[in-house]
Amino acid sequence: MNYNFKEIESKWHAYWAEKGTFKAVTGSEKSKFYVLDMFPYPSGAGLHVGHPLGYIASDIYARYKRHKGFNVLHPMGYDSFGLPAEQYAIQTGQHPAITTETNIKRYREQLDKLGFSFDWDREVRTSNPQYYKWTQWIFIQLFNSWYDKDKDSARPIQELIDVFKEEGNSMVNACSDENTPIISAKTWKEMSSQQQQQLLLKYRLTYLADTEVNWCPKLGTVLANDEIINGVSERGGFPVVRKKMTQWSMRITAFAQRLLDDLSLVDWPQSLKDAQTNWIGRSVGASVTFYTKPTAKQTQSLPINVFTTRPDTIFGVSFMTLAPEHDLVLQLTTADREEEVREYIAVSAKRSERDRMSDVKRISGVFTGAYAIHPFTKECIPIWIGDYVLAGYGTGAVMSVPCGDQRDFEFAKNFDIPIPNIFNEVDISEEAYAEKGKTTLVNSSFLDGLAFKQATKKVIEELEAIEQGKGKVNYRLRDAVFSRQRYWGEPFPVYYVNGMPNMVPEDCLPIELPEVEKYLPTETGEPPLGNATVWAWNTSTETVVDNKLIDEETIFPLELNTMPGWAGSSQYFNRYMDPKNNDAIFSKEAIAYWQQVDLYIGGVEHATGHLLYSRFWQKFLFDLGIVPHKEYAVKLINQGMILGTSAFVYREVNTNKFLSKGLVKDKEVIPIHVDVSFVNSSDELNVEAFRNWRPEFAKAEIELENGKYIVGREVEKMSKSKYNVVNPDEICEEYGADALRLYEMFLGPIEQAKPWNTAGISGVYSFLKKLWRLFHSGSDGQFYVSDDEPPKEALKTLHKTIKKIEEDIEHFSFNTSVSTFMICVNELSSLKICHRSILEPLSILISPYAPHLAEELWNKLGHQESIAYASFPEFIASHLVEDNKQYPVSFNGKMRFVIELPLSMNKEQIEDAVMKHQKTIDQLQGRVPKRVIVVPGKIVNIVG
Ligand code: ANZ
Repeated sequence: MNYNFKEIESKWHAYWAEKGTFKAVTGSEKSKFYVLDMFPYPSGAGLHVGHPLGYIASDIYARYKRHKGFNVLHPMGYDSFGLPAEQYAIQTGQHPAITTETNIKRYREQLDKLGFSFDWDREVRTSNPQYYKWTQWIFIQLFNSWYDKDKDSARPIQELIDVFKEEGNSMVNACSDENTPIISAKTWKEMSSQQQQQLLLKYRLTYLADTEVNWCPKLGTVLANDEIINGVSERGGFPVVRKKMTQWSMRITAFAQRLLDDLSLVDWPQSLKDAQTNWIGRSVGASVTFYTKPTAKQTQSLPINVFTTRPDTIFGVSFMTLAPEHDLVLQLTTADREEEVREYIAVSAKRSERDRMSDVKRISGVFTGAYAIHPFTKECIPIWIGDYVLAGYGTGAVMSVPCGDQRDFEFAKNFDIPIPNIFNEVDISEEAYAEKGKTTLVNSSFLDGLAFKQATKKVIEELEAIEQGKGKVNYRLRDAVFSRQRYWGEPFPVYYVNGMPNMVPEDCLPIELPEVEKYLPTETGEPPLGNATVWAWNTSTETVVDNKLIDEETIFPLELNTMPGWAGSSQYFNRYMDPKNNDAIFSKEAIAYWQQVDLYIGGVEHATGHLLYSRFWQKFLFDLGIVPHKEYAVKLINQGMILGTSAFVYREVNTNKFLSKGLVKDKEVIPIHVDVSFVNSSDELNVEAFRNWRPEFAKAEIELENGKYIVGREVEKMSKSKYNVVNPDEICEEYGADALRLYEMFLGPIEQAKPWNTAGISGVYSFLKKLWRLFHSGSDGQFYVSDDEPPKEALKTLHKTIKKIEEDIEHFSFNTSVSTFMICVNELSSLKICHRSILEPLSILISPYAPHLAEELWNKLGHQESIAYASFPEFIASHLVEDNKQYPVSFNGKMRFVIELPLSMNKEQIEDAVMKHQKTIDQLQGRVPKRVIVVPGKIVNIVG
């Protein structure tokens, strides 16, 4: 009987689906284990072989844990809101819901083929109203919360309102906007409700504020920092400009320190922890207030706050620099400077932050005409603007110390600003600066002779004494902009009364995405939801009604922005625990049982996006007492990328002539990607397929070498745009899903990037056939097992394998498992093993890797139930103990051969056996040795 993987695989897919084999039971008596994959965005292109890599690894682990007796939760779903479906909708008018549905269907078919043990009953889709109801619900909870720094926890906003009524806000230690005014209880009571709401927005964990955002005109939306790569949008590569807009923001900065500290609670790759640590970017220093010198235009002195990591250098300040976007710039600028300043602001708005930061040598700026007064020397220092100062970091203003900071130094040099030296060294190069910790200060008044640490402390004390500064910890992390000007995202449960946001009552959720005629922004520049005609909130009927009914009394406009891509993915891992619950985000029982994710597998590209935002939401839910853990994923593994082997043809410049690789030599050619499906494993191009591919190639002149066109090869990221994708469906068709699963693991360590080479799959395929034959040793290849006692060697092979496979899976070393299986099957084949007591455990061992084949063999072995819950074979060490020893036999110290003898023999018996051995007789050629040295269990040496 042949290994008919097609029949076997489809048979078991149907069985698993029908029996609900992988259903996870909440509250089961067994211990739980939660294995999670990062859920995919269902794109139109479908899966390529790189996508399932992580899913195969997590599936192996999930299946292994079931064999180990755990109740495993292994869910899957779709991150189904997003840009591509919307862009397709803009082009074709097709509703994104329809495109999304089609794509999901295709994904599901592809995933099903691979035999994953997902509990599909728990599927979530972020674009499903029953799901985003809870995304909206969390948003409302954030709106109704503030951050208490004393308790280091999010708290209900009502508490804050109560405090304001009693004593105003001066004693409140909260994370709030920089510009929050101090008010008394009396003022609070005198404020209109709108003013009160305005003040509360400065404390809420999600708030509406005018923020400097990354605006991508081509995409018509705001982007988060992690959605911008090298100054252009990650999707589409379009330019991004800085712009001020009223946007929802998430006060993630309130959680910055906990996001750093709690990294110690999780077993995540160090590189990923480092990426988050750098992204959060903690800096310790001081905030210092400088006051401006009144001018004819600005008769009042204005406070300018700066953040500095080097308060010790305050006597080296010779100018100040504000970000061009800084709020005070136009107020300060003197009339004669205004034109130049405005021009500079306009130019720098077009530059990306990255450009501004990296351009150290070409630092630019303009003088505002205004001066600030040094807090200690009372000297006047010129105030400049320069775009090396970023508006969103610190306070958007710096005290410039040209002898300390490289950029300040370049700036001063550029504009002939004095460079006073305050260090007791003349050298103010960057290297010397790095050494400054050791340097003492001079020309620095009360700091003279002090080194870095004492000086820092002293300056902060002195600043506090004159109320012009204090110690401060600053984070590079910014509050996260949460509004997107898109259609295909979660609508906000928000309506506006006199411009102030109000939350829709929780029991009215979900607020469903309205229908629109066009998915583009409106003609007046409003987001796509501005096209909706039924998009107003009736507060008396608590329903969404026609916009025409808006009367600003009971019926109000709804929010037009939608939530960003990361909203839905920040809560899905918890929702899987109880995905159908309509009354709560999840039941108390579900969260009490499942607790948190035990193993999370996904891509490292989410390090500073999803993996940071989701940790933030988890901490927030923890503060509300809804989840029991501060971190949601105990262990995380980043799977490496599978690389594609691209193929190139070479067009000679200015011709339509294509040269085979060997003919290129010194000729000037342009390499062009060709679809890898036109190339065989010998790198030979199917010329006809190439000609038919595109009209411009149909009439191309093609120069062959030895009658063949040989392509060039290069290993690159696997991507549709490089025509190097390999479709898993084709592999499944030709070799089966089990072969694909094994091969993906065999490629190399899970965390590493590795190139795909389809040719290599035949090795694992032959292995599977060999494994199959082990069970089919009957006449005509019939299934046959013997119930006899197996030979000792077979038990040794089996237990060696059990030990290794268990260790490998526990250490996520899946590639080494595959070679272990190969060795095992080779050994068993040469021993002609057909014993049930060997083959039965072997099928369980391989079942996490090749589940279809394992189920089939298990069934043939006479089991009625799925193999999925069979106990993992137990390793028995005694089977590995050797009975024999390979004795090296030496003559006068030179090893000549080895003899295998039982370890139970004593000295005399060994000597006797060795001396009688034909090889010894040959070696001695009649000589009588002087001495025979025998060390039992080690060696034999014959002397003389
Ligand atoms: C005076 C000074 C003297 C500084 C000196 C450095 C060296 P990190 O470590 O990244 O937090 N800075 C502050 N806000 C800025 C902004 N919005 N844009 C650009 N630069 C800004 O860096 C903090 C330091 O970067 C601050 O300390 C400030 O310059 C500058 F010898 O103040 B320093």
